[in-house]
Amino acid sequence: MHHLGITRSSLKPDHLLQTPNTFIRTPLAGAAGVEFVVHAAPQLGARFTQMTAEFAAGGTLGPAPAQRFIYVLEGELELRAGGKEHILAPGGFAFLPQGAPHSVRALANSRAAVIEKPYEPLVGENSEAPEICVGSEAAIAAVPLMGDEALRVRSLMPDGPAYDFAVNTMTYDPGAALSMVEIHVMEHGLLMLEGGGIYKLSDSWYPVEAGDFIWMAPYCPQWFGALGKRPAKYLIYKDWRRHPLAPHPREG
Ligand code: UGY
Ligand code: MN
Repeated sequence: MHHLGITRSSLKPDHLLQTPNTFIRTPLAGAAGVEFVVHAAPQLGARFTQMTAEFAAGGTLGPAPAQRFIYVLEGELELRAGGKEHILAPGGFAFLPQGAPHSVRALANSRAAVIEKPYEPLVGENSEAPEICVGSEAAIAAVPLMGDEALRVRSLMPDGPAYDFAVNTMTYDPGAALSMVEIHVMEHGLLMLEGGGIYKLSDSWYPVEAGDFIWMAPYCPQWFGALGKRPAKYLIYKDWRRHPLAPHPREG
Protein backbone atom coordinates (compact mmCIF):
# COMPACT_ATOMS: atom_id res chain seq x y z
CA MET A 1 0.00 0.00 0.00
CA HIS A 2 1.34 3.43 -0.95
CA HIS A 3 0.82 6.42 1.31
CA LEU A 4 2.26 8.92 -1.17
CA GLY A 5 4.85 9.95 1.43
CA ILE A 6 2.24 11.23 3.86
CA THR A 7 2.65 10.79 7.61
CA ARG A 8 1.96 12.80 10.78
CA SER A 9 5.56 12.07 11.84
CA SER A 10 7.74 15.16 12.02
CA LEU A 11 11.37 15.73 12.98
CA LYS A 12 12.39 19.24 13.98
CA PRO A 13 15.58 20.39 15.76
CA ASP A 14 13.84 20.42 19.16
CA HIS A 15 11.25 17.65 18.82
CA LEU A 16 10.28 14.41 17.12
CA LEU A 17 6.75 13.15 16.61
CA GLN A 18 7.06 9.52 15.56
CA THR A 19 3.82 7.82 14.53
CA PRO A 20 3.43 4.03 14.11
CA ASN A 21 3.41 4.21 10.28
CA THR A 22 7.09 5.27 10.43
CA PHE A 23 8.27 2.69 13.01
CA ILE A 24 11.15 0.48 11.85
CA ARG A 25 12.01 -2.54 13.98
CA THR A 26 15.52 -3.70 14.80
CA PRO A 27 17.09 -6.51 16.80
CA LEU A 28 19.63 -5.43 19.43
CA ALA A 29 22.68 -7.28 20.73
CA GLY A 30 22.02 -9.12 23.99
CA ALA A 31 18.28 -9.58 23.47
CA ALA A 32 16.74 -12.73 21.94
CA GLY A 33 13.24 -13.03 20.50
CA VAL A 34 12.67 -9.26 20.82
CA GLU A 35 12.38 -6.53 18.21
CA PHE A 36 12.86 -2.91 19.18
CA VAL A 37 11.51 0.37 17.89
CA VAL A 38 14.17 2.83 19.06
CA HIS A 39 12.22 6.06 19.56
CA ALA A 40 14.83 8.26 21.21
CA ALA A 41 18.61 7.87 21.40
CA PRO A 42 21.74 10.03 21.60
CA GLN A 43 21.81 9.95 17.77
CA LEU A 44 18.69 12.14 17.94
CA GLY A 45 20.15 14.49 20.56
CA ALA A 46 18.52 12.74 23.54
CA ARG A 47 20.54 11.92 26.66
CA PHE A 48 18.60 8.66 27.19
CA THR A 49 17.09 5.92 25.08
CA GLN A 50 13.43 5.03 24.87
CA MET A 51 12.27 1.98 22.94
CA THR A 52 9.24 -0.17 22.50
CA ALA A 53 10.34 -3.78 22.96
CA GLU A 54 8.14 -6.30 21.13
CA PHE A 55 8.66 -9.77 22.62
CA ALA A 56 7.75 -13.15 21.17
CA ALA A 57 6.80 -15.58 23.96
CA GLY A 58 10.08 -16.63 25.60
CA GLY A 59 11.93 -13.52 24.36
CA THR A 60 14.54 -12.04 26.70
CA LEU A 61 16.19 -8.66 27.17
CA GLY A 62 19.97 -8.53 27.50
CA PRO A 63 21.86 -6.76 30.26
CA ALA A 64 21.18 -3.02 30.49
CA PRO A 65 23.94 -0.60 29.46
CA ALA A 66 22.60 1.96 31.97
CA GLN A 67 19.74 2.36 34.43
CA ARG A 68 16.64 0.66 33.03
CA PHE A 69 12.92 1.36 33.46
CA ILE A 70 10.34 -1.04 32.04
CA TYR A 71 6.58 -0.40 31.70
CA VAL A 72 4.47 -3.26 30.37
CA LEU A 73 2.03 -2.31 27.61
CA GLU A 74 0.73 -5.76 26.68
CA GLY A 75 1.30 -9.41 27.66
CA GLU A 76 3.29 -10.62 30.65
CA LEU A 77 6.95 -10.32 31.63
CA GLU A 78 8.82 -12.31 34.24
CA LEU A 79 11.44 -10.19 36.00
CA ARG A 80 14.14 -11.61 38.26
CA ALA A 81 15.98 -8.99 40.24
CA GLY A 82 17.32 -8.53 43.76
CA GLY A 83 16.77 -12.22 44.55
CA LYS A 84 13.03 -12.00 43.79
CA GLU A 85 10.79 -13.01 40.92
CA HIS A 86 8.02 -10.70 39.72
CA ILE A 87 5.32 -11.11 37.10
CA LEU A 88 4.61 -7.82 35.36
CA ALA A 89 1.22 -7.47 33.66
CA PRO A 90 0.06 -4.38 31.70
CA GLY A 91 0.63 -1.29 33.87
CA GLY A 92 3.35 -3.16 35.79
CA PHE A 93 6.70 -1.44 35.90
CA ALA A 94 10.22 -1.90 37.22
CA PHE A 95 13.27 0.30 37.82
CA LEU A 96 16.66 -1.36 37.76
CA PRO A 97 19.61 0.77 38.93
CA GLN A 98 22.71 0.79 36.75
CA GLY A 99 24.63 -2.48 37.16
CA ALA A 100 21.81 -4.30 39.04
CA PRO A 101 21.85 -7.90 37.77
CA HIS A 102 18.43 -8.91 36.46
CA SER A 103 16.67 -10.88 33.76
CA VAL A 104 13.48 -10.20 31.81
CA ARG A 105 11.61 -12.93 29.95
CA ALA A 106 8.26 -12.74 28.17
CA LEU A 107 5.70 -15.35 29.25
CA ALA A 108 3.52 -14.53 26.21
CA ASN A 109 3.73 -12.21 23.22
CA SER A 110 4.31 -8.89 24.98
CA ARG A 111 5.16 -5.23 24.44
CA ALA A 112 6.93 -2.93 26.87
CA ALA A 113 8.28 0.61 26.97
CA VAL A 114 11.98 0.46 27.91
CA ILE A 115 13.79 3.61 29.02
CA GLU A 116 17.52 3.58 29.71
CA LYS A 117 19.63 6.43 31.05
CA PRO A 118 23.30 6.60 32.12
CA TYR A 119 23.31 7.32 35.85
CA GLU A 120 24.47 10.75 36.96
CA PRO A 121 25.94 10.14 40.43
CA LEU A 122 25.78 12.89 43.00
CA VAL A 123 29.14 14.56 43.38
CA GLY A 124 30.65 15.09 46.82
CA GLU A 125 27.67 13.93 48.88
CA ASN A 126 27.25 10.74 50.96
CA SER A 127 24.19 9.92 49.10
CA GLU A 128 22.18 6.79 49.07
CA ALA A 129 22.27 4.59 46.00
CA PRO A 130 19.12 4.11 43.94
CA GLU A 131 17.25 0.90 44.69
CA ILE A 132 15.30 -1.61 42.64
CA CYS A 133 11.63 -0.67 42.50
CA VAL A 134 8.82 -2.85 41.14
CA GLY A 135 5.18 -1.82 41.10
CA SER A 136 1.91 -1.48 39.34
CA GLU A 137 0.48 1.77 38.04
CA ALA A 138 -2.97 0.91 39.43
CA ALA A 139 -1.55 0.98 42.97
CA ILE A 140 -0.07 4.50 42.59
CA ALA A 141 -2.11 7.44 43.84
CA ALA A 142 -3.29 9.88 41.16
CA VAL A 143 -2.42 13.48 42.03
CA PRO A 144 -4.27 16.40 40.35
CA LEU A 145 -1.79 18.58 38.42
CA MET A 146 -1.75 22.07 39.95
CA GLY A 147 -5.09 21.28 41.61
CA ASP A 148 -6.83 20.30 38.33
CA GLU A 149 -8.89 17.16 39.07
CA ALA A 150 -9.34 16.60 35.31
CA LEU A 151 -5.57 16.11 34.85
CA ARG A 152 -4.05 13.44 37.04
CA VAL A 153 -0.40 12.44 37.46
CA ARG A 154 0.92 9.13 38.75
CA SER A 155 4.65 9.09 39.62
CA LEU A 156 6.01 5.63 38.96
CA MET A 157 9.66 6.18 39.94
CA PRO A 158 10.73 6.61 43.55
CA ASP A 159 11.74 10.21 44.23
CA GLY A 160 14.73 11.40 46.25
CA PRO A 161 18.26 12.71 45.67
CA ALA A 162 19.52 9.30 44.48
CA TYR A 163 17.15 9.21 41.49
CA ASP A 164 18.04 11.21 38.38
CA PHE A 165 14.95 10.69 36.27
CA ALA A 166 11.18 10.49 36.64
CA VAL A 167 8.55 8.51 34.76
CA ASN A 168 4.93 9.50 35.20
CA THR A 169 1.61 8.75 33.61
CA MET A 170 -0.65 11.72 32.94
CA THR A 171 -4.38 11.19 32.41
CA TYR A 172 -6.51 13.96 30.90
CA ASP A 173 -10.29 13.88 30.97
CA PRO A 174 -11.80 14.88 27.60
CA GLY A 175 -11.26 18.65 27.25
CA ALA A 176 -8.57 18.84 29.95
CA ALA A 177 -5.34 20.59 29.03
CA LEU A 178 -2.03 21.71 30.50
CA SER A 179 -2.74 25.04 32.16
CA MET A 180 0.31 26.66 30.57
CA VAL A 181 2.80 26.25 27.76
CA GLU A 182 5.78 24.66 29.50
CA ILE A 183 9.36 25.59 28.62
CA HIS A 184 11.92 23.79 30.79
CA VAL A 185 15.45 22.47 30.90
CA MET A 186 14.32 18.84 31.26
CA GLU A 187 13.84 16.77 28.12
CA HIS A 188 10.94 14.35 27.62
CA GLY A 189 10.22 10.98 26.06
CA LEU A 190 6.46 10.52 25.74
CA LEU A 191 4.40 7.53 24.63
CA MET A 192 0.69 8.10 24.02
CA LEU A 193 -1.13 5.22 25.73
CA GLU A 194 -4.80 6.08 25.33
CA GLY A 195 -7.05 8.58 23.59
CA GLY A 196 -5.66 11.61 21.82
CA GLY A 197 -5.62 15.35 21.42
CA ILE A 198 -3.48 18.19 20.16
CA TYR A 199 0.20 18.53 21.09
CA LYS A 200 1.87 21.90 20.62
CA LEU A 201 5.61 21.47 20.18
CA SER A 202 7.62 24.61 19.53
CA ASP A 203 5.65 26.47 16.81
CA SER A 204 3.72 23.44 15.51
CA TRP A 205 0.41 21.87 16.58
CA TYR A 206 0.00 18.13 15.97
CA PRO A 207 -3.00 15.82 16.25
CA VAL A 208 -1.75 12.85 18.31
CA GLU A 209 -3.25 9.51 19.34
CA ALA A 210 -2.46 6.31 21.23
CA GLY A 211 0.65 4.65 19.80
CA ASP A 212 2.48 7.89 18.95
CA PHE A 213 5.86 8.75 20.46
CA ILE A 214 7.21 12.26 21.10
CA TRP A 215 10.69 13.41 22.06
CA MET A 216 11.02 16.97 23.37
CA ALA A 217 14.47 18.53 23.63
CA PRO A 218 15.33 20.73 26.62
CA TYR A 219 13.41 24.03 26.36
CA CYS A 220 11.03 22.76 23.66
CA PRO A 221 7.80 24.75 24.21
CA GLN A 222 5.07 22.20 24.93
CA TRP A 223 1.34 22.08 25.58
CA PHE A 224 -1.34 19.36 25.31
CA GLY A 225 -5.11 19.41 25.23
CA ALA A 226 -7.20 16.22 25.19
CA LEU A 227 -9.90 15.78 22.55
CA GLY A 228 -12.54 13.12 22.04
CA LYS A 229 -14.95 11.31 24.32
CA ARG A 230 -12.52 9.27 26.38
CA PRO A 231 -9.55 10.25 28.54
CA ALA A 232 -6.14 10.70 26.96
CA LYS A 233 -3.20 9.19 28.78
CA TYR A 234 0.55 9.23 28.23
CA LEU A 235 3.70 7.84 29.80
CA ILE A 236 6.29 10.58 30.17
CA TYR A 237 10.02 10.49 31.03
CA LYS A 238 12.01 13.45 32.22
CA ASP A 239 15.52 13.93 33.59
CA TRP A 240 15.27 15.12 37.15
CA ARG A 241 17.12 16.47 40.18
CA ARG A 242 20.51 17.10 38.59
CA HIS A 243 22.28 20.44 38.23
CA PRO A 244 22.60 21.38 34.54
CA LEU A 245 26.33 22.06 35.04
CA ALA A 246 27.06 18.69 36.68
CA PRO A 247 29.26 16.53 34.42
CA HIS A 248 27.16 14.08 32.43
CA PRO A 249 28.47 10.48 32.20
CA ARG A 250 28.46 10.58 28.36
CA GLU A 251 30.58 13.70 28.36
CA GLY A 252 32.99 12.62 31.13
O1 UGY B 1 6.25 16.96 33.93
C1 UGY B 1 6.16 17.65 32.92
O2 UGY B 1 7.07 18.41 32.57
C2 UGY B 1 4.89 17.53 32.09
N1 UGY B 1 3.83 18.32 32.66
N2 UGY B 1 5.13 17.89 30.70
C3 UGY B 1 4.26 17.57 29.71
O3 UGY B 1 3.20 16.96 29.98
N3 UGY B 1 4.60 17.91 28.47
MN1 MN C 1 7.05 19.08 30.51
